[in-house]
Amino acid sequence: MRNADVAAMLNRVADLLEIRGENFFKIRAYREAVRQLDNLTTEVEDLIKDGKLKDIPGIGEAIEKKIVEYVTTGQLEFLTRLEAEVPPALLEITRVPGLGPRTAKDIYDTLGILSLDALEDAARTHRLLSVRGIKAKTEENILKGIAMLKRTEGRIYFPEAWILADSMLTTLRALKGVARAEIAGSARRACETVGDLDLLVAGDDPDALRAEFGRLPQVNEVIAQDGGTTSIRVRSGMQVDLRVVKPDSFGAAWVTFTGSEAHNLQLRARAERMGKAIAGATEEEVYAALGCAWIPPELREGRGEIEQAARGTLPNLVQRADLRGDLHTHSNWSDGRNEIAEMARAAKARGYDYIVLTDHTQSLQIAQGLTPERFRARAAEIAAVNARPGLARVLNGAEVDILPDGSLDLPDETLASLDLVVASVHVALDQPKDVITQRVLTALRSPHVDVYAHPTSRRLDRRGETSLDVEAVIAEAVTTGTALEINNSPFRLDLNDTWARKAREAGALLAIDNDAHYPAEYDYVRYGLAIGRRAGLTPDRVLNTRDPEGVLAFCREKAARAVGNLR
Ligand code: DGT
Ligand code: CA
Ligand code: CA
Ligand code: ZN
Repeated sequence: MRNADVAAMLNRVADLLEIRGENFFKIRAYREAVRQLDNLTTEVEDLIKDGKLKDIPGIGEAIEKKIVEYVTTGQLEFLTRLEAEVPPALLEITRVPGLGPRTAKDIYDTLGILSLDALEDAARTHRLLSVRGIKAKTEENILKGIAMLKRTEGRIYFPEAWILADSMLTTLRALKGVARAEIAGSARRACETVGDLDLLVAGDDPDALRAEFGRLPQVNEVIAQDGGTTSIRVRSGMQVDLRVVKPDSFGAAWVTFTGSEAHNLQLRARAERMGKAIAGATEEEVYAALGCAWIPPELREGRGEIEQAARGTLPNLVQRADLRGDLHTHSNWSDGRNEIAEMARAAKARGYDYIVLTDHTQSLQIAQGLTPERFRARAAEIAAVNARPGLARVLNGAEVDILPDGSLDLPDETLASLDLVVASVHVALDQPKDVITQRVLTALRSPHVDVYAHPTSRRLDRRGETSLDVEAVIAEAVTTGTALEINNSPFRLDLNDTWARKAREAGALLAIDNDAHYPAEYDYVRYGLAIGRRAGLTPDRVLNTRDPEGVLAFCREKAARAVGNLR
């Protein structure tokens, strides 16, 4: 047992005594013992063996006895009794950062408040001010603490989990004795949101590695050490579960720890029917032993993927290498940061053959937008860039605004001069459902609109989806031959995996676009790609897997069909 665990136990005893209004000196004695433990350079367990624990200043006989009981039995009867006596709900409000047990007790005594919701309500209506010692500033801090608690205890969108995983896996892989470290759980499956991050490590000496986890630079606190899993909390509040196994069972552990639970249950049932075990050093071996092809993690949701893997009919999901271009990019002709040539060079460096330059149009109020004249000037620069060797080819496009009445903010003549047009809603986002839906349907019927971008207009950090009837839009996209965009930006991800799957099932074509405003934003591609894979998209269902000629042919076909539909 670590000193920190003993300190946590003593702190909890002190908290509970405080809530009960026990003697001040008694409580202070526990707090003082915690301080002494924090400064200790030796292990408490060793001190107990040598009979030297009571030599430590601040640790009297009563506390010494409790420490010995806790270290030797893993439990403390006194603590168990205290916990049974204190209203457990009171402990709930002490979870608010900055709200100590003494204040919690005062709040309870004055207002009878036990729950976080009641506490928040009392703070908002300033009833907390009637509690002894609580001032306006305290009330403000309590509200902030509640907001933080809600944020850190909620789920996060998978890109944030991936960024944390990148950092932790880099640290883990650099540790001595780590043969392998990989992402698992819902984050590996690219679920839209992630409850906690799961990481799996392989090494010959799991115990030695476990001891290292608490010292990783990302760790704020170790929450639990339970069998093979160490749960830690990082500074952002996210929980990370770390599991270590020996290399020869890595494959089986990776399958199990990746989930989903439904997938695991079905896989186990299959193994039992076949009289086999879920075992293997690699995932491929695990699945092969059960007569299955390896299943991409994005499909492991227990939706029939195991039967498909057994029959050999899993979809051939779109991969990064299939994406040949980006259909939605910006330059410093509108609100992008870089010159066209820089965007084209960076695209080439990332393996794209082409980009469609889709600078904004004039009516966009948040950015410098192009007039028809400036589109003509930009076309000359595009031609010059395309004459240079070694760059991705630049197609001449625009991101047009769908105005509140469904019309587009460029004249037909300019629209007709462009290779590809993406259209999106940027203003009047709060229109009623039928109005905004008709507005978008009208735009999709235009012969010039090739890709409907930002389909739900959501901003993950700011606002939810508009009231748009997405299913009606999907149906119209199929009828008119318009592509729908999965926006790869981790702040947007307009179509989640559920919408993208509905679009695929309806027969729509999708675009996996970065909406890059500077080169580093091309790297957002992994997020949109993961959504597309979860939706079951194969390369033929993604417009930007085509070469430039294929994309231009798609645009011509769209125009011809729209004109036909109008007739
Ligand atoms: P989350 O964290 O809520 O976003 O979702 P997951 O899927 O990451 O769930 P988590 O972190 O509780 O566990 C990671 C994986 O471990 C999970 O996908 C499957 C496996 N697992 C955990 N608990 C159980 C269980 O009780 N039964 C089975 N069959 N598998 C489990
Ligand atoms: Ca998890
Ligand atoms: Ca977990
Ligand atoms: Zn854009």
